[in-house]
Amino acid sequence: MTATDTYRLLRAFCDELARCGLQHACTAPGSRCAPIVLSLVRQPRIHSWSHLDERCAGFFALGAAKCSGRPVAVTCTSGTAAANLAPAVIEAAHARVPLIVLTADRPPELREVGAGQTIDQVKLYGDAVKWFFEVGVDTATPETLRWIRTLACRAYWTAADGPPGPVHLNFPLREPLILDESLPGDDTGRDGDRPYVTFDAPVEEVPSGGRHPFGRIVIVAGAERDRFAGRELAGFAARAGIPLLADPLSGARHGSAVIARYDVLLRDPQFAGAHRPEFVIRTGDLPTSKPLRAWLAGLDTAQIAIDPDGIWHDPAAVVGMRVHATTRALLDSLTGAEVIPSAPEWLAGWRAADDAAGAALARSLGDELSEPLVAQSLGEWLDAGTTLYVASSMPIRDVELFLPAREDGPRVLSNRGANGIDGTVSSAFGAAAAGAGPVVLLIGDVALAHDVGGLLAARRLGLPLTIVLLNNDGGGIFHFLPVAGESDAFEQHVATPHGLDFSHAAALYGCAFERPRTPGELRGAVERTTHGDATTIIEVRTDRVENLALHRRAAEAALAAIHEPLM
Ligand SMILES: Cc1ncc(C[n+]2csc(CCOP(=O)(O)OP(=O)(O)O)c2C)c(N)n1
Ligand SMILES: [Mg+2]
Repeated sequence: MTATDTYRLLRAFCDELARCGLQHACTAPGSRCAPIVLSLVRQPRIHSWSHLDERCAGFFALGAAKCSGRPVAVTCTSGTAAANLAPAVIEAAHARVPLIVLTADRPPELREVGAGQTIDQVKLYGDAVKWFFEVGVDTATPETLRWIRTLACRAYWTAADGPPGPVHLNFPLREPLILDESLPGDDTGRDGDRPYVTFDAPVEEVPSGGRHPFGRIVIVAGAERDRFAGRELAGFAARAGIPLLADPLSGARHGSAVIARYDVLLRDPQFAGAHRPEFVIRTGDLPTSKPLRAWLAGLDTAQIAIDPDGIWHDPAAVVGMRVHATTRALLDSLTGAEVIPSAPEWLAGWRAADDAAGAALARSLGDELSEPLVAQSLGEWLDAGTTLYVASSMPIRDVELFLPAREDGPRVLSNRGANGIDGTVSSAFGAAAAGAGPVVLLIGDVALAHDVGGLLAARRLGLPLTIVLLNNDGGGIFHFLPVAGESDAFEQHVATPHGLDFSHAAALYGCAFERPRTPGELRGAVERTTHGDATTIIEVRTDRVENLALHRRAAEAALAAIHEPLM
């Protein structure tokens, strides 16, 4: 077995990934992984994005795959490098994002004998991956070349097929790791650039039989990976007069039936009680909103969950029917069918409350820069060609409550599989790399500090990103939780103020930095930078305690307003 064997096999493997449709790969440096890295880089149809830090590489790949809906490969060297991909692999598993992880490893004779940079990489990510495969150390023959082509196809289609998710191939690589001769040609691929193995997903059956929902229906739409299904769902709800409680991640916050302020409406026991539906149809992942989750948990009505992969998301154990289908298939089955919403008052009651709450929320925010005002304003300013990548913690919650319904609003993405604050900067850059159009990242200061190394993508990879940083010097979310009362340790160990001056981070990583003081200045900065070619951090300074008080005032105002039309 020579370096030529290694490189011939890896060239066939990468060629096959490209034939299947792989467009992006992330590399991280090392000696052992050099054959994989070089083979990816030399495959002209794959855009290889170089990273220093494997954790960033993993999350960048995740963002690119989430944005494009296609598998993205990520490779790294042996040892703890591979372990640094674990957070992104776990997020990909939970969020159903297709990743192809290619780790380099020592060959068998160098394992468990004290060789450097060697850890046990077999099944390193446990159950988080859909498929693990230990690749052998082979010579390149027509048979092994054909086999490795099928291996690439299997990796690609396994990652892509429902539910999408990460796969892990561990490649033992024997020295020499660098070629000293040119590679002979390879004619083991199929003619016409076809993949060695094509893959047909099962033809989607439109669910049939059973009773169609009727009467007082609500639709709860959560994060959806089909980026156009949400709009169709919104159109259907509007035609059928069904209130549509749409998380921004569903892509369905449009149309005359959308109820955007469910998070605050359902905090009101009177409203929640008076608006109990007879049927709930749930599509996508469960939204973040606690009041919505609690309301769904307390309903004794029929709840139907639609999921393209048949995944059981139901922490409260209240779903009584599962439909294994995509949202579009559901819509096909319902269109033209007897969907009989109750009297028009059903939607009208929700509509009036939602409008009243929305107006009250907006009024209570006034025109001073604040965290919720930024979330609301980005929803108003960004256009449909823009992607708003939202970090976990308060940004995703503020977007859920304050992002207005709009026909031509931005696409909203977030890492909500495992709700981590890690890797968010890298994921947003990954989305930008995968052609998301202009990307705006809305992120808190702790999350930015956590993935500050992700900023390197701005200069090294030449990717533009507008980062709207909500800097409240710590984890503002914890002020909303009972732990805020533990005054001996709260500030230092839970809120974790850091006093970082992010203008220095911007300077270190070659990003522009702005600190607007008014909504007008913020708007100017966002509009200038989203169509530019540089990365800018736009910092909005806020105060955690004031932020809590503002949220409380806004919710009180909204709840007071919804009682006016009811009275
Ligand atoms: C990787 C990871 N570590 C810790 C947490 C717990 N956590 C949730 S929110 C949060 C604070 C986030 O602070 P920041 O990004 O500033 O947002 P803010 O709460 O101020 O809106 C932390 C540490 C997490 N979700 N993920
Ligand atoms: Mg913060």
